[in-house]
Amino acid sequence: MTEHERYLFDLRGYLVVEDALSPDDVAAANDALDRHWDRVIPRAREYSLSGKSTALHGEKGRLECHFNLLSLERPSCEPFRRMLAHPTIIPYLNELLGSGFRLDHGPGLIAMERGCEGHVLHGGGEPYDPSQFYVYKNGRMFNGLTVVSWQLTDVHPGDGGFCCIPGSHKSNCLCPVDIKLYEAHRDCVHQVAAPAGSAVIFTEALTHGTLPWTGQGQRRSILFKYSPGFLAWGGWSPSPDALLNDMTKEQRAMLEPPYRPNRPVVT
Ligand SMILES: O=C(O)CCC(=O)C(=O)O
Repeated sequence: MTEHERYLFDLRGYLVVEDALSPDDVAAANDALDRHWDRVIPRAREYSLSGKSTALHGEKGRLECHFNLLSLERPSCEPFRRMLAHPTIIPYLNELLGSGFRLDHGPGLIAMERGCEGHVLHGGGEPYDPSQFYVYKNGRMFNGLTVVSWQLTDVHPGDGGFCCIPGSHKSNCLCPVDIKLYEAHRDCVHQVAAPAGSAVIFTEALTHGTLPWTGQGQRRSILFKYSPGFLAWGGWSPSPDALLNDMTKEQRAMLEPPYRPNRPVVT
C-alpha cells in the first residue's frame, strides 16, 4: 500500500483501488454472469434488507445468486477464481489482515436495478466485535473480516449502492438507529462511486450498508470476504477435491481452514 492508501484506509475504513481488473477481466466476469443469469434471483421480500426504513425501501429486493461462482464450469469460473487471489489485491490484504489471510466466505453477487431496495447500515467500531474489528497497534493496522468488492459496472455519484460512514470503524459510540436507517444526519453517510474494474476494500468494522439503486444500468458487485488466517467469522467447510485440484496454489491457500501456525503465505 502506498503512504496515501495507508493514510486513507486508516482514516476512512475503506479504499477504492481503480483499474484492479482489466477491461477483459470485467467483460469475462459479466459474460459469465450473463450465461447464468436465469439463476440470479431477487431476494425474497420476507428477507428484505431495508428493515423499517422508508428511505431505504425499494419495490424489489436486490438480485443474488445462490450458487458457487468458483465452481462454475470453465470458462465461467475463471474470472472469479482470478479475483480470489488476485495479484493486485494480495499486497493490500497482507498489510490489512496479516500474512496467511484466508477467504472467510463468498464470493457473493450483489446486483441491483432501478427500484432495488437498500440495506440498513450495520457494523461500526462500537460495540467492539473481535471477529470484525479495526485496531492500529505497533505501527500497523489490524483488521478482522475485510471485504473486497469488485465492481463489474460503473457506479457514479448519486447512483446508490454501497455506502458507509467514513471513520466509523474507529467510533466509540453506538450508531443511533435513525442514522442506520438513513433517516437522520444523512450528511455523514457517503455513497462510494467507483468505475467498473475497481476493487472497493473495506473493513466490516466500518458502519456500511446500501442505498437504493437509482443508476441507469445495473449494479454488479462481486464480494469476497477475508479474515486473518486464525479467525473465522462465517465458519469453514471443506471444498471438494475436484475444485481444489483444479486451482492454483495461491487460490487453494485462500480456502485453507482457520488455524495459526505454518500457514501458506501468498505474496
Ligand atoms: O455492497 C453493498 O451494497 C453492501 C455490502 C454489505 O453490506 C456487506 O458486505 O456487509
